Amino acid sequence: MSVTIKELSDVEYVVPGSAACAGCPSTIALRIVGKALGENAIMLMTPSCAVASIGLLPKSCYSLPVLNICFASAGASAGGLTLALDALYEKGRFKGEKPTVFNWTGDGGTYDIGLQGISAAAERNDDIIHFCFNNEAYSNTGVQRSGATPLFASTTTTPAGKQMPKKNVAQIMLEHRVPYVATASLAYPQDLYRKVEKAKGIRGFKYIEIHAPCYTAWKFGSADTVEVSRLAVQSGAWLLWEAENGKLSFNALTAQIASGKKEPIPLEEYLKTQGRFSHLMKNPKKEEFLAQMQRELKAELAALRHRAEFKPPEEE
Ligand SMILES: Cc1ncc(C[n+]2csc(CCOP(=O)(O)OP(=O)(O)O)c2C)c(N)n1
Ligand SMILES: [Mg+2]
Repeated sequence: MSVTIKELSDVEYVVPGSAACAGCPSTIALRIVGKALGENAIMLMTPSCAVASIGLLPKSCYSLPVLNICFASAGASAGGLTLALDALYEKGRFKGEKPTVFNWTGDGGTYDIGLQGISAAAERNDDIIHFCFNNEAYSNTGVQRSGATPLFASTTTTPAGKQMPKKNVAQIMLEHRVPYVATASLAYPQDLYRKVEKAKGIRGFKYIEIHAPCYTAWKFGSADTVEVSRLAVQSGAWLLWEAENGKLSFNALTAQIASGKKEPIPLEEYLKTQGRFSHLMKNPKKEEFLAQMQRELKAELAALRHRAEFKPPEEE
């Protein structure tokens, strides 16, 4: 049974003093993640909005132990920390429940600069949760494009729109044969909470990617973060799924879209909320571009549907 919003813990792990923009999706997501993980957790952060907004020393807006690490080392640092804790337990120098070791990393840190180390940690099956808050750009350094920036989105390094489609790191993680991979959305907080709680109870490498519409980078109103997140799922631009030991299933509204029970809303309804796509809306070839984007999304859903039919051998 899923937890209701009313039942969520009152304890906050993002506390006053944050310098994040009002309506920052990373901060909203981290509040929910903190409630699901509880206080027995250690957070590692690579350079990102979450680090830039941490506050001035000696204060911190996060009431968890935090390690600021360099970009490329998310996999190695979290992997080393969790192994060090295991060694302390083995020697009897640590008692009680092992803290959850987790990375809180942007798409730049996950898709691009940190991918090699994260892939290595996944392959070693290090006992960590890697969270990617995916705002589809390098937001805190001035909105440069990342590997997660979708086709045709305008950024400061792709002012006329990115010409390549995004890669899909959640699917790449799935093929590392790790025990748990999931995607999540701010508009579905109970689904996110459930996934984090589940990951906490699994030993080994867990990957959770949270769609994080950033109003400064994507150019929409600061009050609309959750609404834009919802439109992404409703239009099929963001898919909610999870895979436990390789077995993939769709979640929440995406389950209905994937099974054909519900039609996604037109992609344009989602795109037109964001200034980063305004050049498309004015373009005489708009319909052609929209069709190309739609094909990309259909291909992603088709690949995942196909993957959902795969049954790990022991279940045959
Ligand atoms: C090795 C290295 N290269 C570049 C930088 C500069 N830098 C700091 S944060 C950042 C972008 C991070 O993007 P992302 O991980 O998506 O986080 P966001 O800013 O979107 O929250 C960059 C390029 C750095 N700190 N270290
Ligand atoms: Mg980013």
